[in-house]
Amino acid sequence: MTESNFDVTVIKEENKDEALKQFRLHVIQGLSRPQKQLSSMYFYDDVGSELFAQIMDLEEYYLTGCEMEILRTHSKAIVENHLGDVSDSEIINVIELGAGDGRKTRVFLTALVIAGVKFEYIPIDISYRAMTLLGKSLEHHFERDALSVHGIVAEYIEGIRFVVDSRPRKSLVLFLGSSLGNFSKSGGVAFLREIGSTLKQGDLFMIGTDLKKNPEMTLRAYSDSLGVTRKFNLNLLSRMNRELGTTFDLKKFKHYASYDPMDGTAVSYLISTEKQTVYMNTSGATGNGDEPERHEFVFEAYEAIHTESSRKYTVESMHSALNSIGFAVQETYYDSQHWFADTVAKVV
Ligand code: AVI
Repeated sequence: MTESNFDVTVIKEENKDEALKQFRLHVIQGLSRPQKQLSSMYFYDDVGSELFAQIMDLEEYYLTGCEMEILRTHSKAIVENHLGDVSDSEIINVIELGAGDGRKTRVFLTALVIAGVKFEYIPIDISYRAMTLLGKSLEHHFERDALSVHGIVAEYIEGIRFVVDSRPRKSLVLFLGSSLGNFSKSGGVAFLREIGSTLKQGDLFMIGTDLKKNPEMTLRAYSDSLGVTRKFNLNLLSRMNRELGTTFDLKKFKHYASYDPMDGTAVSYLISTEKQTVYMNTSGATGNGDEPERHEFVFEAYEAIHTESSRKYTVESMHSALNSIGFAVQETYYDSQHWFADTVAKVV
């Protein structure tokens, strides 16, 4: 792929200072609550993104392998069944939310190329760096001129809005990897609703969801034997030490994952193994002079910080959620074990 086939539009450039300020505020608020919590969105600095790539390679983290199998086995059928009516002269938008390193997308894009569908691939990500890494990875895997890529650096919804306005064509939005599971229940539904109302009637949406299964298996996916998920979770503390000057001693915290089969949610925590106080220097951080010199976060022995929820679904619950908020479910595709599902829905 040549440089000219990979363009990037920056709609909302990540403002480093503002992002750091938000991170600091989030930590102060999250660690001052009676039940401490931090958002899993802060996992993904460079170290965390690399650790997540390692998690995706783990046998115990079955999600990636299952979705890979679905895409390898069914991409041809997905293209024929849902894009078969696209005329030869029509170009479509293939929009992807959070493509990561693009390993799964490549399989689907290859199927589109083989089927002769004319499309522009439009990944959306808030990180410019993630976008350029994705571009490089696609460069390795596709012949020059086989693929036209236009990355959008933006929040997801504003990115979709930009694409719909600037490229009034049929769109297919991909939201793979069960990323919806990291939203709160109501936040996830609101997000899907917003996607539906931003797209046009007849546009398509494909969403990956991890399914409820043997609870022990789900639990192992978040508590792997090599300890990669442990490192991934603990990196949140290292990141705070690096970026916010906190004094977390990683030896005094442990990763703990649990799974609630009733609710269908895997939950990850960082547990303080002893009573301790962690400090964060804030002098000069905001520049307004009315903040204390430093914040203190007191941890009781075995007190937990909630760091992530990963929701699991039944296919029926996914279908009824989509059908109730402006989509019509077309078809669901499964891996051979029925552990994971990719559902295609149309905007009505
Ligand atoms: C990105 N997300 C869907 C992953 C998940 O399964 O919730 C993140 C992850 N956390 C621990 N392992 C993987």
